[in-house]
Amino acid sequence: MSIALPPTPLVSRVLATLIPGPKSSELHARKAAAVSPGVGVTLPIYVARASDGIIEDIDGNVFVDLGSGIGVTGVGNANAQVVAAVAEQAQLFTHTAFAVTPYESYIRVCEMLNEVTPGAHEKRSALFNSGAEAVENAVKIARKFTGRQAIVVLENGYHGRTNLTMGMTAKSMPFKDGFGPFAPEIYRLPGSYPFRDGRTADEAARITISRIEKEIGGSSLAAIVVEPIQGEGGFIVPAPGFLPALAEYARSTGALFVADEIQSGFCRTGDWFASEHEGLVPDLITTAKGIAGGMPLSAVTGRADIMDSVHAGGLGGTYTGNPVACAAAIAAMTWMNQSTATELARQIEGVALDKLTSARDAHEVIGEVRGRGAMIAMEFAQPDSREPLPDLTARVARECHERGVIVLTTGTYANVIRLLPPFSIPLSTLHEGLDVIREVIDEFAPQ
Ligand code: PLZ
Repeated sequence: MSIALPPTPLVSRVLATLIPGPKSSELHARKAAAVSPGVGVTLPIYVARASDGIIEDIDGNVFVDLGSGIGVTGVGNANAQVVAAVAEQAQLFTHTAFAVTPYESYIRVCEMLNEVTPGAHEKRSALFNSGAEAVENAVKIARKFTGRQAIVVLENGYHGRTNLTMGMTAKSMPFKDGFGPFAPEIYRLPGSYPFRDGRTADEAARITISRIEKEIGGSSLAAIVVEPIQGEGGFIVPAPGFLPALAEYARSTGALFVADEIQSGFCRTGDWFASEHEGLVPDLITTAKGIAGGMPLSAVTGRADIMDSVHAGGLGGTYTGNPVACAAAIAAMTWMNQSTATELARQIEGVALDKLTSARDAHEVIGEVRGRGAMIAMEFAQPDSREPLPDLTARVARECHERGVIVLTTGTYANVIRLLPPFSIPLSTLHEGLDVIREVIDEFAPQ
């Protein structure tokens, strides 16, 4: 399967065939025969190469990528510094198991995480492979430290696909349907979704806290686990003040406040972590996705006294903190520092909010444009009833794909288009992608 690739990275779309092209369609037939259909595919164009906001497929089509592989390749795809670090480490050794014979890069990643996460207090970190695994371990640690069991999560939350994290995830289809029973002592309570609940931060927090008091009892609460901006739930930005109120309540009962920053972390929202926007200092923080430029790695970082409460050998796994992934993480975090990725994300916010807000002004079915940094979304709903419009949303996404722009849908009601561009996307490429989205909306959305 060799195709002639141009020598320099492309910065704009090329539509060489209908989407998907013939070679991708051929592979997709092979996929149907060989891969479990449980493994879905949003856009069946098979990838040949990718760079900064660009994905080239095996048919010679070039896409503007506003998804970054679900918010992972913030530093750009195949970021040169990440590639060099991966290659260098892979030549030295690919795996030894840190728990058997350790290596320095694992420690360096933990030092960097302890440094960049919110709060100047003493911290420790532990590394894992996937986001779900990090969340599972944060729950283990919170239970061990507090000696309590109850975990509170929020409506519209997403925390993963393993058994424990499915139980923590709100949405049934496709994540949970038929996969139960789920783990006990997980309580899902109302959060803050200003566009739909119309509540102030105080009202929303009062409801959540009162439900904890009545249904769980503060003294049984081990942790409240929240996404500072809910990702799979629809890029829901809670009313300012809601999360600090929950954090304060958690602490008042001796429970932990855990921020799941797996989607919102690593400069995505224009700060290193979304928690910083409201001055939140989580007791534990889970990270993954953007941490290592596309290599699988995740982490739990938290207060030293909490992390130190776990017995030796209580945390781990064969591959956790793989040396190649650690090398990639060091390179990715270094790039984020050197390139002031937070500034790049804020610049993306300026451009994206401007364009999407003007689309909203022209189309009443865009109920809300929201988000921060390079984590921006628009929610499609009937103007008066706010009835979600998932079909229109899917149509807009599909048309964008066919015109060479990769956008992702999200939301409990599947009525949100989300943008997670890499920080390294050239501004002209970003404009091009946003202009296509606008063109599609003008064509398919009613006024
Ligand atoms: N917590 C906040 O966003 C992963 C899931 C995509 P893993 N979100 C993308 C899909 O369809 O599986 C996510 C997240 C938050 C936890 C996770 C889980 O991270 O690395 O996918 O396990």
